[in-house]
Amino acid sequence: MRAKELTAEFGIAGVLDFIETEHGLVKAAISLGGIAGELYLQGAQVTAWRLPGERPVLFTSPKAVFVPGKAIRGGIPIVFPWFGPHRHAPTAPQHGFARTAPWHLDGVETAGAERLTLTLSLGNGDAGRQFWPEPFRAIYSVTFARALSLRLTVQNRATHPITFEEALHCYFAISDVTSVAISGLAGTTYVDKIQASRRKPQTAALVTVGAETDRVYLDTPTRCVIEDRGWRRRVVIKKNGAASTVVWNPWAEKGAAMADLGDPAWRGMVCVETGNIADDEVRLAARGEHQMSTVISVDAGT
Ligand code: TA6
Repeated sequence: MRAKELTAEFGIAGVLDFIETEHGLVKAAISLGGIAGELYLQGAQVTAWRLPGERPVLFTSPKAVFVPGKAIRGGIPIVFPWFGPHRHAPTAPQHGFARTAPWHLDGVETAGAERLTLTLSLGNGDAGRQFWPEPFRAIYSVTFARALSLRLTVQNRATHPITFEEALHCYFAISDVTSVAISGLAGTTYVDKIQASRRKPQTAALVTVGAETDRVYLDTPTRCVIEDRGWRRRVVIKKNGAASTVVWNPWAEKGAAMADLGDPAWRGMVCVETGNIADDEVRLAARGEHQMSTVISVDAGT
């Protein structure tokens, strides 16, 4: 559906509008009593969520590219049905096909002046059959409010079990990557992607970033916090139905070399992702359904 048709069907004057970008992507622009949001139908990708009087919570790269079929650098890409490179198909796109596929907008709900939910879906008829021929349906609901709530439901439409990985690959805006610390991961084990995927214990109470960091934490608690000393705020991430947490920053060399990121933009982001990855991948029974959700909120730091 084009932006005009979506606005006619789902638009709410002054609250929800659909805009077509110069390259033909369609985005939803949300304005709720000072809360601002943005979501692209390609990948059902949230690219902005902002509270009144607050700095942006999500990071979208100043060099992000917004063209059909290309992943958008920032916001919350949906990783599905595999994380990272495909294990058996080297030509398959990194992080699966969901983030570059056109999702359908199925519904819009409002509750009061400060809450709006978009529900979108993707099916095996839409994308990915080449690398993952499973009959599935994914339903994604995004609630923009004083907290940002995300819920990904995957339905197995097959008469056999399926296995998949998934992640909500959240890019958080921060004062500086050297000024943040992440709590809530102590005592877990992580796969260190920088060191040949060696498994290591997270012994320190806080995770800090002082070099390229790319870690998949396994079997993590339901709550973690990004403490930003520079902006004196805490971003709280709660999750359900998701056992893994990924922490990523490319650091200077890789960050500068990324055409859609660059220097110094890499300093202003950290990814803290909610998902089911590696050992935590989902095995879903025939005709079964799996749900993963996360709620992001902001509170004043110390
Ligand atoms: O989530 C961390 C990670 O898997 C890193 O390895 C890095 O590649 C990042 O994702 C970004 O991936 P992308 O395909 O968006 O460039």
